[in-house]
Amino acid sequence: LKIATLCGGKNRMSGENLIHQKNIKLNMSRRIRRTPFTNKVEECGVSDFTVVNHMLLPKGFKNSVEEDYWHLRKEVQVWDVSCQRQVQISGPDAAKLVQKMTPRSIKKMETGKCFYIPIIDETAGMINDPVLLKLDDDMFWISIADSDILLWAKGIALGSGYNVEIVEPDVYPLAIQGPKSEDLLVSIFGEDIKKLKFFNFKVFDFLGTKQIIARSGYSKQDGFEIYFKGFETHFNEIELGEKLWDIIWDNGKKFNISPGCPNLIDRIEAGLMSYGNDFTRENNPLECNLEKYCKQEDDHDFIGKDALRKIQSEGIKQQMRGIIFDGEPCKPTGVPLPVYSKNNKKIGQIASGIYSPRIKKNIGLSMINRDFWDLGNEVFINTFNGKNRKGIITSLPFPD
Ligand code: THG
Repeated sequence: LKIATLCGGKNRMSGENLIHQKNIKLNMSRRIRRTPFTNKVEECGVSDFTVVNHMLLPKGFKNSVEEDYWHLRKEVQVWDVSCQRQVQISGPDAAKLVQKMTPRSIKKMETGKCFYIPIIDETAGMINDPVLLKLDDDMFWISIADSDILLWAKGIALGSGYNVEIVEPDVYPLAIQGPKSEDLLVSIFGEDIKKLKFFNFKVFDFLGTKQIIARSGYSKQDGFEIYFKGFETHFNEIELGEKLWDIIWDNGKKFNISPGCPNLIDRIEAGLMSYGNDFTRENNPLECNLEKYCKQEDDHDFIGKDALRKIQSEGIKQQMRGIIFDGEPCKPTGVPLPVYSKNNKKIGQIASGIYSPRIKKNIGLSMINRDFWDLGNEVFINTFNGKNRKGIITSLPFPD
């Protein structure tokens, strides 16, 4: 048996393997980093974690995903999304380096703005889809999804001889999400919270420390992200973080606050993609519906430009779509569900899928082969019990 046949070249885990998946615990160690809020999250009864950017991300608490979904749409939740690590790029060539990393132009970006940006490699393959924050003309944070952008940035800076400093600062985003998030944060940080527009940030005082708060978050609901920074001169990071959590919690009681985490139902309905799950380096930004951040008139130089322009002129073979499908309520997908056409051709795979209690059908995100991607097309989803379920292609975000 050759090693090559064992490994394939890609991850070939398929649905059948899931049958053998048991409830085995993750072995914790220093490599799987805790956050300043992990103690609090544990006190709140966290039931599951995943690992993103080598850091714990809570995945569930006492309530079901459905209960959390309804709660998120009505009330307010606090999420430990510290795993959205910041790659801080500063120095005289900071803007040059950031611009080299993305097809989206940052020429007109002002301090205090957040930009959603694709980061691509030389083949125009997606490396990450972070939120970029401009802190100053020579200082940026890249708030990353799950891949090691710090190393990529350092490699580019070294190879290009850029005069920059690249570090991962002690910043741990805490998201406050849901329709009551504004009232909750006003009660803590004051009326200026109301002036924050979507994808803008401002600096707020917290116990004598300065904290960045943005109107943003990985949900379809209104919400904010506190880019919590530990200040060792005042307290240690964990103490100050726990104080922040406690103040949010105590003020949140009158708003019916709950501990939470990115909600799979809400995220899929919103069409918010997850790097490494819904798309990888094998996908280009056009396939990921990110063409609006790849404008041809943005003529700056960036890695992957030639490859991207070629793809733009030749067209793409697949694109991200929503799928609504029949059958009994689907549990969160642990491994992708293959999607087939009427004549049994594999045309995609649902990496994120679950039952939506609002749409009253299963929903999923999938790249779909271009011959089949038109809205309303009929497809078939192969689930683990071997049954084919009928599905239909929809636009993203899912209809309200
Ligand atoms: N917040 C922060 N960092 C993050 C995420 C986040 N890093 C990782 C991951 N999430 C990055 N992915 C996304 C995907 C979508 C959005 C944000 C982060 C998003 N998009 C809006 C939309 O598509 O409607 C707005 C885009 C825009 O107007 O530019 O919010 O959640 N800090």
